[in-house]
Amino acid sequence: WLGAGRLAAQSGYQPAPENLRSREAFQDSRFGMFIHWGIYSMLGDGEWAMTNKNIDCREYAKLAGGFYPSKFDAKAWVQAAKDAGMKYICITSRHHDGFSMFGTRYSDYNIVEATPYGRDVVRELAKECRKQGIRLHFYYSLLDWTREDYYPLGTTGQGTGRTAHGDWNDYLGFMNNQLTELLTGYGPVGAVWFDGWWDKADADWQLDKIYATIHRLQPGCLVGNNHHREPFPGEDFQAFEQDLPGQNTAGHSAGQTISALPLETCATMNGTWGYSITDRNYKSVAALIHLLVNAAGRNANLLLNVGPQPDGEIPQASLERLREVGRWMKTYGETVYGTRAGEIAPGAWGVSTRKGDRLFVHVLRRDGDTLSLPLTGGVVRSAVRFADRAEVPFSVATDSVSLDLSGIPADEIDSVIELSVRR
Ligand code: FHN
Repeated sequence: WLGAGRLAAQSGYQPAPENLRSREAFQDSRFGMFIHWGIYSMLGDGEWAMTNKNIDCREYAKLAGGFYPSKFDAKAWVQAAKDAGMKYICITSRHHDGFSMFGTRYSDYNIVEATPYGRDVVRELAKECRKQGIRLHFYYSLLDWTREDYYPLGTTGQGTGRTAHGDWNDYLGFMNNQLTELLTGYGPVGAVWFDGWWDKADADWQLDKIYATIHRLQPGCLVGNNHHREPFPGEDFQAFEQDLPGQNTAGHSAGQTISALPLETCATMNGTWGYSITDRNYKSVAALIHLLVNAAGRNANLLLNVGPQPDGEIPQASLERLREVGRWMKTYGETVYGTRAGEIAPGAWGVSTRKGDRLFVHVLRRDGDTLSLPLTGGVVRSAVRFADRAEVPFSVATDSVSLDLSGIPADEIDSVIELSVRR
């Protein structure tokens, strides 16, 4: 199968040197904050509420008239990300509902013009990110449940009462214009994170033009597309949703192969992206740390989501977890940031990450006091517990290393053993 959108993606694309540098920096950073926030947050039922409840898009639009996030504070958001040890933020500049969270000239259905709040929150966030040294990425939906030029309709949003006619080329032009605004008016953009392609997998998306516009305006800006397929030409990283690379459990990414591009897994903290007033199903701090470490051990970043409330605050339950993960990262960040997947393949026991001749064994599940791991092509010179440099007894065979974990408490979230390996 080859969809038109895929065939038309930026053929012959050669990433610019700045782009290659951004890719490295992106991989080095390993941990980012995903933010799903829009007028849907007022309904407290996730970002799909319009479609899930068959709300007429004209009725839905009235939410904007009451949107006044009195506690929105870009500084507090960026601080929360930093406290967690995150290095970048990816915000929904426009989600599938079609509402722009930034001041755009190309539609009045935007936060500046359609809400009493009247502030460009994306601009405020961009400014604060620059100030606090955090990179900013823009989530941008290809799918739109409101615009009539998103026509013919896709597989979702059938009950939103969109007018069933329109010119697809107008829609493409609109997206191109909005992306130009985002890439020229908000400072350096770390990445554009597309979503919704899957709604019309065989439409003529002209991704080649869209991607070329981004790379022309900011050659260092990375392009990713959560299309749940292997990367199309012109993309700079590969996205995995609610799934570690190679895990293929989440359904929509079934069979997705792993490319040579930088990888990023995105995940919810509870079960919902946009704010949910009922979803208390939060992952534990240990589970979140395991997710981050499991991603790093598979060479992937973790983009961990928060869904701010209608008042603009990040839910308390999320903030608490972010702080705890951050505390852990203060000690163990060195075994995550700037690393690549280690040569010991992930297993039920955990994963490995590496940096130069340092190989970090992350023991996430203990099964007895001896851990035997396959290791070829290197000589282990020493093994120490990362946190206190205490020696860990070990023995080597031709193609394995055995660690004696008896001196290490079995209930640690992640027992990190640092091996010095001459390769
Ligand atoms: O439909 C969206 C969903 O609302 C959310 O934005 C996630 C984030 O990865 N992506 C889509 C589903 O694939």
